[in-house]
Amino acid sequence: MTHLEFPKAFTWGAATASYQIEGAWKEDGKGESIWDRFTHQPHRILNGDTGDIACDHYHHMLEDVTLMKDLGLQSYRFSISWPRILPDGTGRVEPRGLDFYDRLVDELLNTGIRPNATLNHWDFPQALQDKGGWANRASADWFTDYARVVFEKLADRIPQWATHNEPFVVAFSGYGDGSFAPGIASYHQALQATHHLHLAHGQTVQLYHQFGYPGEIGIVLNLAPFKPKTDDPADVAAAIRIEMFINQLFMDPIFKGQYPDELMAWLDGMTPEIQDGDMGVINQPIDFLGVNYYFSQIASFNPHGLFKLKTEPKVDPGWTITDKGWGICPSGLTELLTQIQEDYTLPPLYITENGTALGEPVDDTGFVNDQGRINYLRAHFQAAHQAIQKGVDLRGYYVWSLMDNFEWAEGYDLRFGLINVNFNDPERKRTPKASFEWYRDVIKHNAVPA
Ligand code: IFM
Repeated sequence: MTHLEFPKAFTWGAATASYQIEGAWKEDGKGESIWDRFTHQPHRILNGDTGDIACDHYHHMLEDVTLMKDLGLQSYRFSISWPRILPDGTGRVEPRGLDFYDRLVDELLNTGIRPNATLNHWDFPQALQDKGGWANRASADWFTDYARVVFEKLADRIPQWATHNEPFVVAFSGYGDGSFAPGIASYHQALQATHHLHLAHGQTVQLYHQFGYPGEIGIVLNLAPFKPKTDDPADVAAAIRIEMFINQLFMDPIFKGQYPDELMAWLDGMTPEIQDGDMGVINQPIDFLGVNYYFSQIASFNPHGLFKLKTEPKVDPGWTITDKGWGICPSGLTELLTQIQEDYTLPPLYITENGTALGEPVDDTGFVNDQGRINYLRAHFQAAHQAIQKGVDLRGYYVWSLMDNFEWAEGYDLRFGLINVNFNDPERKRTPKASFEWYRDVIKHNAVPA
């Protein structure tokens, strides 16, 4: 069998996020997060699931790092829970919260796994939500102060940092349609939150660089290619609008120091309040861009809704739609990476998340023979390889996710893990799936079967 080899220094990783795996929601002085509050409200989450225990990673951290070692993982991407560090969001620091991450980082380093930390993967402190959350301009300073506390403790040993994970989702699922915490449905607030997330990012990058910490800092965005359904100008315009909304609303301020004019005109009356100097703060040089890629979409004109369009999944020939409703489209990954490299002056890129949830029967021993996930990952790794061949400066790939976990509004129904977790078992037994073994081989050989 022929293999596609990746560049020598290519990094193979896997990713998780604090609320999705840690559990221990009230332990060791942790404060309440917006997801703690949201999941305890009726009818917010499928089956009434919560992240109270999740994978109980807080108590299984050593076992989980051993599994990572067994997988041969080169880097582990995790996130830090803000209210575990600052229970009230600002002010008083909880040393037991910091110690948890301190132990995790040391354990990873002792095992030869490079830590990659994200400061905001959505579990925002409820105490600050009570003051308006990301819709309040003060959130940019709250976040920078939190980042300072974390950097002081951990920046000497964590070589790669991301400010936010998918700020689009924070703003538009959290404040726009309200399907995610904090459950606010106001596009005006969502756009205000977008601007403050940007500002928080820029200020934190400035701080990190000013202090001369030894590593790199960047941001993780969910990006996707969008194609018009037909060449009717109304469909073409619809595809441009959705692309501006999901991709350019986040890429342009960071890499060009401006919001997309056409989008702002479309959103007239809802646009955020921007103060003098803000765009310069946001347009900081960053050391890498993390791309989370899951799907491509087809857009067409539709007379209803804010953006007057509808989307449908784009599925590559021979592929299907996942349990999440996302079309499997590996070619979209190559297309996206080459497109953004053409449209912007970018730092090195990482795929910071990619993976899938497919219905997977679990046998009596907890084993899952997830050939579907193997096929999915193989095709996406091949697509990434193709992008590198086309000149994209892609430095690494993090599979979502290391283990099955709390999939937000879908609770525990959707399983993205390389490791099966039995959520009915108080011990949360972990069992590596077939894809775990397969990925181990890819990492070992730094190559994927062609
Ligand atoms: O589980 C999420 C993750 O938290 C953010 N990116 C998408 C994943 C799958 O939906």
